Amino acid sequence: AEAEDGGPQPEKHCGHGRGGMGEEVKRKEDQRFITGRGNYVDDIKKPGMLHCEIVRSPHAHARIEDIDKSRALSVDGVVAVLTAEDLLEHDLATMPTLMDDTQDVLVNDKVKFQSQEVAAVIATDRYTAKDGAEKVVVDYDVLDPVIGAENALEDDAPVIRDDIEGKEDNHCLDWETGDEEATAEAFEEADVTVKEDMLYQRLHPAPIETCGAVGDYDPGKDKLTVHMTSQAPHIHRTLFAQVSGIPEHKIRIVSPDVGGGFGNKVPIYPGYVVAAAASYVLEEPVKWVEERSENIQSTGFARDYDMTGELAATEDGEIQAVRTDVLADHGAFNAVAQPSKFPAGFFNIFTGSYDIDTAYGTLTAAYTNTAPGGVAYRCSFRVTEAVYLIERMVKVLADELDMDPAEIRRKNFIQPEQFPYESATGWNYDSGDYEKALDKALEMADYEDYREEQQRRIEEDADKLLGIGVSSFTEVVGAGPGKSCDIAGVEMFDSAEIRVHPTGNATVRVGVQTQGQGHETTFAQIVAEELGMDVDDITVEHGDTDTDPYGLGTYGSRSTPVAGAAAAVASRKVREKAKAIAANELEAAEEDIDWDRESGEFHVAGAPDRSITITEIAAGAYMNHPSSEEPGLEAINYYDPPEMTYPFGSYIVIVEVDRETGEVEFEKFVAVDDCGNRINPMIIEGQIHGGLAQGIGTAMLEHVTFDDNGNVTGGDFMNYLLPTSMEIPEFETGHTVTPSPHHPIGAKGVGESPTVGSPPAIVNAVVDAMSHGGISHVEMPMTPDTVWEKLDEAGLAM
Ligand code: MCN
Ligand code: CUM
Repeated sequence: AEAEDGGPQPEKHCGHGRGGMGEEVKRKEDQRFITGRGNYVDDIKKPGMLHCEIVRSPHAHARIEDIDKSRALSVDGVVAVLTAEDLLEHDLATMPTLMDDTQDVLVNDKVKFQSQEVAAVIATDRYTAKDGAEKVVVDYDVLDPVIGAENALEDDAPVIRDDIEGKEDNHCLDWETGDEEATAEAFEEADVTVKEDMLYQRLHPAPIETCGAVGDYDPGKDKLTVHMTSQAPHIHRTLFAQVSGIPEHKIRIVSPDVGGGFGNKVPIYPGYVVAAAASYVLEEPVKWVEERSENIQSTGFARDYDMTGELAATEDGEIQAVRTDVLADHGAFNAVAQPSKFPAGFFNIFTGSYDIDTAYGTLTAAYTNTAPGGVAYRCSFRVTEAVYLIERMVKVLADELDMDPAEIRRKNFIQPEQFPYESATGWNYDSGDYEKALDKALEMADYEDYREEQQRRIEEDADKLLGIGVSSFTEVVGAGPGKSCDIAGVEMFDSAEIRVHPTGNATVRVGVQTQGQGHETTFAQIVAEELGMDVDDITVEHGDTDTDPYGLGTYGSRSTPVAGAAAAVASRKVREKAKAIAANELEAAEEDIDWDRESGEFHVAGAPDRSITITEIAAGAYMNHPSSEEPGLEAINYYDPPEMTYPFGSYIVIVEVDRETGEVEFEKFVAVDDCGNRINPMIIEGQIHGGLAQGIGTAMLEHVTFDDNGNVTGGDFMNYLLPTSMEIPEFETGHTVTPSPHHPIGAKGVGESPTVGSPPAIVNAVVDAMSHGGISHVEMPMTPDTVWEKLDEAGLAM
């Protein structure tokens, strides 16, 4: 079921017309979004609601000598001014990060990054709160800032974390993976070795909706409700309970419509805690919503990995070993958002799609006077960095050996029959067919023709060079399993609960929290498929800890692999019970009842006309239930995945590089993805388009920059450049389907693949345009001036 242009087509052979698996069901949630009826945190209005504005430090590193609240308090409408001292009284001055570091909610003693939270002004409206914030007088003793991980690790660097007992340097953590000795040996004996330094620059997820919260303490019920922009409401409730001492059942986290998360809304931020604490103390609802610059300057950034990559290979391009060393900037606190046991996330998947025997990686992380992070941005926990490393290095090796970058990949791919495949660093890949995806992409891209065109332009000394970039990435998504993956000790399972009502429709509640991915549609499709119901008869709810089953939230493309599996398993539990009811209704033995996926009906074996629909069964469950069964028709499943899933893809990017200006234009952009069995091709297409746009932002535009004083010079949309429709080319997408063997419906995640896979393809393309001039790398973001300098270096500039 493939369109001629390779784009998605309704996969009518499944779904059976009821909106099940594979059908392009229009997104249910869009009805409210496109009619302006979405309900975001900032839409929440409560009687008597107060507003919070945070006073932030203009300095990156400074001791606070004094805070004078008096002028702020004299502003008409200002209700309270909170500082660390006030929070200390309630034991709320600090909060744990997801990596078990301790971060100030409001600065207690020393400011550690520009825009850090110093005080909070609570007032009757937002404008007054802002006026008040301007009148809080803070006396700072400015210290020398430490910017850049390399500077931070110098012997004489000022110590940022003197709050940690005995801490005398800015070293944050060390990490290693693989076999050092065997790798060193492979490098010594190899025919060919290549080495390249590359920075995966600091990015920010920059969701269009910034972070915010409405704390709403009800003294009558002694219950604290926090409406907040959360990608993980349940774990946030648990953390709130642990930090505040308020019993968990007295806390309700509601994550309403969320306007993009991209990993930014996984951590807990001081603003959430302040809004909740202020509401608890003042016994009135308190709203806090960030501005754009506050979001970029103070909440979790992504990447900031300064990497060295090395490959060892035979003369004919067989890769024997990979080695890498990383210097990571973690900012002022260790607040990376990754499963606890993975301080470098899943970076050790850096052997990628290739069958490489030996690998070794090391990483050192440093504290700097910059906002804490190392979170996310469509990253699958640092897989983005790993994929960038290996996909860039394969291109470097191909150039060194004068081999075609597609050929060298083909030569080294893990073969379909090798799955399940255990990598040199211990990952268990579930399934893959990398060559198939690459071949499809090559064909869609007219690869050979463009290679000829590229050569022609070189020979004719054309003004615009052509570059062709390839990336054949492997993703790893769907954390757990719980035994290896946890957040703050809570195992990374997920959940779904299905309630079929007497009139034959159903409510499904899931433990994950959509931020735009279309869960209200796709989870309904899974249940529709598995129960033979119509997708319109199913409502999906999420984002309310009072009603939803416990789950670990949406990030790392884990919703489909984990909660999606739970939805399928819960549906099958309902189906089992439905069989007993069907037997009762049809006056047959239970073992004689069959379910027919095509019609969605239950019937007596060998007698297809004696059949019954799920709607009739629902009625039976409540109005005529068999004595052997409890009344009702419900099921819940908590799913702990046996393994992660490994989606993959091949992207081919063709660019024109202007030798006069260094400008890069996309000539063709081909993306072939494989996320196993597909629930909704249209939603997948949307995910791919969005993620590719973010990959282009990464490669071409985005960078959170600082000056030597620690001022954030890339901390707003004037300076932190997001791609717009003007920078985005037409994408040509295609897919292959390699189901996950261990997932109940064979699906893998897809939400991050395009952002993980595209930056190296784009950089490889730009490098490819100049490789005949000896260029082996161009740093991101590849702004025209960066590219022009490389052209100049290669003697190709005009
Ligand atoms: N899907 C499908 N068939 C598959 C796999 C996925 O139809 N085989 C559908 C899913 O049902 C879901 C969507 O594609 O509707 C994404 O699914 P999945 O890959 O499981 O990812 P998650 O739902 O867990 O979303 C998280 C992922 C991440 S980590 C980031 S970051 C990101 C992304 O999704 N943030 C987003 N995509 C985003 N899209 C929007 N609009 N907003 C964000 O903040
Ligand atoms: Cu890695 S960004 Mo997403 O995991 O929310």
